Amino acid sequence: MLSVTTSARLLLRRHRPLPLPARIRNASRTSPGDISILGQKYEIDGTTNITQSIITKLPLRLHNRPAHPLGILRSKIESHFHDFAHLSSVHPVVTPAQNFDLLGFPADHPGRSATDSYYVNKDCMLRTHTSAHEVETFATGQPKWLLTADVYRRDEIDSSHYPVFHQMEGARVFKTDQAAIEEVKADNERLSQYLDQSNIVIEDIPHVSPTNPVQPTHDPAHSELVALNLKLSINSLLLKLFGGGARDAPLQVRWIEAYFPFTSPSFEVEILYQGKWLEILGCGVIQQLTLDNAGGYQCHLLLSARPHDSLGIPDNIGWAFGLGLERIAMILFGIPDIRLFWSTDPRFLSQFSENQITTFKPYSKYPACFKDVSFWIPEAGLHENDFCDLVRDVAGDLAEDVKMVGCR
Ligand code: FA5
Ligand code: MG
Repeated sequence: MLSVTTSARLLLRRHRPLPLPARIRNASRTSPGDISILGQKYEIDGTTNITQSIITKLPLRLHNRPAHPLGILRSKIESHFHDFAHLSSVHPVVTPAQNFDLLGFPADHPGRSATDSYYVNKDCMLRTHTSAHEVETFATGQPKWLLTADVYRRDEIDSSHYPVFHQMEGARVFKTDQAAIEEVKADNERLSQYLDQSNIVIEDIPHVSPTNPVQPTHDPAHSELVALNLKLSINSLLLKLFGGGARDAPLQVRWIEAYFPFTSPSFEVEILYQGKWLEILGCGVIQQLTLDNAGGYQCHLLLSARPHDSLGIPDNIGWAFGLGLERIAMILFGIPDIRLFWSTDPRFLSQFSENQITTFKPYSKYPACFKDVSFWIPEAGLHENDFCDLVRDVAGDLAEDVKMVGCR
């Protein structure tokens, strides 16, 4: 018997969009005015623009699967920052206050618009970045933490954009007394020595500048030390993830000035990959407003969470970063298309194992479709290649694999 794997093509037709609430199919509607998200009911209103295909992604939590590239990468970064608190099961529905206001986003910021974000209703939305959890996490009093989660943005469709992707937020805050500042200096010294011995080329920029300023409430010397600690911590992570590269092809990292409403100074980090600079994270010195809000939040809401021995959040200074897990995993595992992360195809999933970085082996992007063909063989015999020519004549390049699976 010969088995022929052919390719199937799905044609997508453009049609007019449905009225907004009608897009949410019955599966998620508990009553005409409600939707259910992760087992919780939410009222819908004129703001609702979350779609059924997004709702089906919410329970998947790819970053929590130990043998999925995103889970493997999460563990690897967590093991680098081993003495940080590791959080990865935070609910994706947040308030616009958490996602924007508490972080100092201006009222007219484009990220707030319904064309850019998914709203459950006027009071709730899907987080568009892991920074949405900064205030509540600082409010628990943790001085060093990593938080990994799925984030949602209405975006274009191509091989490097998907409306759901994963970010890891990392943050560290320091007290500002002399002893604590000496500790930052010692940490900077240790990390600098480690990086000096490694094969990594870093294009740096000043820690602060007139266009990337120190915050008015910060001592400029402290801000510089914290920005340096951020840069050294990130550069060490990148070295751990990508290695130093060969002597003649070192890892190349570039720091550039950026703007985020919730950090100043702010930076983006790019790495050179296949001849192009690829942005992998945003970061900076945390705006004092965030820490002040965490102080308020602590008093207001989280008394039961027992803050660490009075971190005194408003008097601290710290850094935060938010990195895109898919962007890094695409490089590390050689995964060419962001959509592959969502594949349930065993040809994708079986390629990865816990704690191991392996290079992705491409396979047909079409699902396998088996055709078993049985026929009588002529007395003189039939060479497999004769049959292959026959298949080629009929199916052309759509037939990707022809195998003899039995002969009687
Ligand atoms: C942010 O989301 C900020 N919250 C990052 C931050 C955190 C800044 C803490 C300062 C302090 P940005 O939108 O640039 O920033 O996204 C951060 C990273 O997420 C990007 O560098 C990129 O790696 C990844 N990313 C952004 N958009 C996409 C997308 N559509 N698909 C895949 N990855 C993306
Ligand atoms: Mg960016």
